Amino acid sequence: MSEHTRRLFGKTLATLPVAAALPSLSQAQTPAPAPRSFPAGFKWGCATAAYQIEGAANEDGRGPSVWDVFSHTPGKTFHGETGDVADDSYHLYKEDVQLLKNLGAKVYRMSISWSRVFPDGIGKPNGKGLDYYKRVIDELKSNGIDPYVTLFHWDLPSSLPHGWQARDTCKAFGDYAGFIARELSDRVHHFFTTNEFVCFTDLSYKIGQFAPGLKLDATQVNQVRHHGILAHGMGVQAIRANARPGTQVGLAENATVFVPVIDEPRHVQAALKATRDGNAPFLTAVLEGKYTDAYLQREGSAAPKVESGDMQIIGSPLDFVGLNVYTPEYVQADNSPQGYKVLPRQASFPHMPSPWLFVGPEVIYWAVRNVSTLWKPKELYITENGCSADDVVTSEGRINDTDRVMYLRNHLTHLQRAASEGYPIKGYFLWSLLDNYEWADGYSKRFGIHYVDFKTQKRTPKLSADWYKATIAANAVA
Ligand code: PNW
Repeated sequence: MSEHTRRLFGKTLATLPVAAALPSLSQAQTPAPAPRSFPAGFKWGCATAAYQIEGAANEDGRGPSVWDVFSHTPGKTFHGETGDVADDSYHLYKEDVQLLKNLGAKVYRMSISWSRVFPDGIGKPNGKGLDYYKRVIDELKSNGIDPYVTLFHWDLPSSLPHGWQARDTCKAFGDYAGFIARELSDRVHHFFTTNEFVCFTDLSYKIGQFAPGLKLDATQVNQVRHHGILAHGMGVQAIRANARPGTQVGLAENATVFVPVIDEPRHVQAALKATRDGNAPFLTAVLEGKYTDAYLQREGSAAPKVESGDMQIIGSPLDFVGLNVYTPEYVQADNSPQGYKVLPRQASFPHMPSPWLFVGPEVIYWAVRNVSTLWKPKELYITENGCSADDVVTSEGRINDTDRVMYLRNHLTHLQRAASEGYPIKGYFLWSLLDNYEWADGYSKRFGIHYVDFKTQKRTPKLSADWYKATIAANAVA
C-alpha cells in the first residue's frame, strides 16, 4: 500500500467511532461453521527417524551407517553438520514421549537404526541396541501411544559391501526385518519396510546429494532402484514369516503426486496416467508386481536386471500404504502420445525455506485419491506431512510459527475432504515431532512442532504444537 493510502486509511480508521462502524458482536447473525471432522478413531501422531533424532552415534555398540560416513566427509552437508548428537533422543526419549502424550497423540512413527541392532549389517545382533528400542517402545505403550516402526529410513550399515548396488543388501535387509519382527512383534503391530525409495536410490546414487553421495549411470541407478524395491518385498515376506499373527505390514513412500490443473474428467485422467508413469520404478512396481511397459521401453538397455521371482516378491500384498506428502506436480491433458503434460512451476510458485518444498495443499487430497483409484489399497496412512519454517524465538520464549500452522491447516483441510469422500485413510503422522537433523541441510532447516535448542537440548512447544493438540482433541481441523 502506498504511503498516501496508508496515511489516508490510518487516519480514517483512527477517527471513526468503533461502535458506529461495527454491529455489536452479540447482534451479529453468522451461520454455524461446519466442523471439518475426521472419522471416529482416526489416528493422530507424529513421525521421526533414528539418525535424525537419536544421536549417541558411537554408544552401546552401534556400528556406522552410510550417513555417519557421508556427514563426516568434508563438503557433503551444511557446515559439515552430522547426526552424532542430533536431539540426543537416545537419552532423552522419555521426554520426547511426554511431548507426544501432551499433544494427545495416539500413534508415533519412529525408525530403527539397522546398525544399532546389527553393527555390521549382518551377523551377530547387538543386544544393547535392541534393548534401547524395547525401552522406547515400552515407554510409548505405557503412555497409551502405539508405535509404528520403520525398519529402514536411509541409515544403511556402512559395512555392507557396495550398499544398495549389491543384491546381497536386499537379503541382508530381509534377515534384519525378520529378526526385528521376531523380537518386537509382541509389542509392535505395524511395520513399514522402507522410507522413500527415490531418496535412498536416486538422491543417493544418481544425484549424490544424500549418502553415499554417488553419481552413477542410468544402468547402475536402475539396478539400485530395483534392489530398493526388492529389499522392500523381501522385508514384507520376512516380517510375515516371523511376526506374530495379526502384524500389519506396509511401506512409507513419497510417491510423486500429480494434481490435475482443472478438476475435469480429462485432466483427472491425465493425473492418473501420470501417477502410474511417474512412479513406475517404485510404487507402481510394488503395487502392480511388475514394471510398466512404458518404463521398460523408456529405459531400454539401461532397464534393471530382474531375476525370476523378483517381481512376485516386490509385489507382495500389503496391509496398508503409507504416503509421505509434501509437494505437488501439476498436470494437464494434451494431445501428445502420452496424453498429458507436466507443467513447469512458475518462478513465483510459493515454497517454504527448503527450496524443494513447494506449497500446494491440495496435493494431499490427490495423493489419496490417485493412489486409491489406481491401486485400491486396503488402508492408507499419511506417514509424513509438514514443513520447514524460519522459526524465531520471541523475547517471551514463544515460537509463533503461523506459516507452519497455515501449511498444516490447509493440508489437513484437504485430507479431511478425502476422508469425507470415503477413501480408506486411517491416520496422519506429522513430520516432525521436533526439530532434528535435516540430512544434507544439517540443522539449518527446522521441521518440528517442538523447537529444539541444539546447545541445551531444551524442547519448547511451538504455536503449531498448540494448534495440533487442539486438532487432535477435536478430531477436526482447528
Ligand atoms: C523426507 N526432496 O525427506 C524424509 O522422509 C524425512 O526424513 C525428511 O526429514 C523430511 O522428508 C523433510 O525433508 C525428503 O528433496 C527429503 O524432494 C528431500 C525431499 C523429499 C523428502
